[in-house]
Amino acid sequence: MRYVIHGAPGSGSGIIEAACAEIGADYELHDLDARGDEHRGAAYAALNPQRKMPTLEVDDGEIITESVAILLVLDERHRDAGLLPPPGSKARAQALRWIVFMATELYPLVEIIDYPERFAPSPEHAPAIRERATALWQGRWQVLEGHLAGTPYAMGEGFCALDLYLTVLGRWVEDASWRREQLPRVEAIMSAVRARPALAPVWARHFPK
Ligand SMILES: N[C@@H](CCC(=O)N[C@@H](CS)C(=O)NCC(=O)O)C(=O)O
Repeated sequence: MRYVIHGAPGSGSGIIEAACAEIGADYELHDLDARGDEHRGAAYAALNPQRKMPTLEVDDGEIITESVAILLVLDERHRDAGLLPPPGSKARAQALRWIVFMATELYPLVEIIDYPERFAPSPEHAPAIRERATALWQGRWQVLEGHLAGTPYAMGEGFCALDLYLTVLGRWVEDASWRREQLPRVEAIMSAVRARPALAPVWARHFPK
């Protein structure tokens, strides 16, 4: 089974690329010109109706969107790779709990922070909307921080997709010194994930600095 990951460096497609690298999947990359808004065009909308990245395309033409759905499908289809703890386990329940927290409580705020004009009734409201979304973003990171007891990974010894999701979203915390001070557990997990050999090329591509 071969996959094509549609995305762009620095975007959420890094989560899926990292997952595929970790499980040893056969994949290729299709980078969109995100700065040129290629992902907003009709061609990409045929793959992802929300015009967002990532999209996973399977070699038989199957299309999967939504980062969490993609991770769950990869886990089901590559069960031996252990992308998530085993079905039915308490560890899986907690891993899913916090992945979904990030996907539903944190990730959507990125759109509001990056494109506040989409949510503003008129342009002058955009800065206040961005400011409010940034405050919510920081508060919700602190909620996550308060529930991460594991070391070196979020679930303890066992690395899983939760660590990948956290590491990519963690890079979007713009103020790195705030992150280091306020989110020491997040920071420690990000360091452990970045040290994983299979992921070195993925981080180099997505977060070169
Ligand atoms: N719910 C989606 C969110 C994906 C998303 O927001 N992706 C961002 C990149 S990190 C995007 O494509 N943004 C482009 C835009 O909003 O124009 C998922 O989890 O896959």
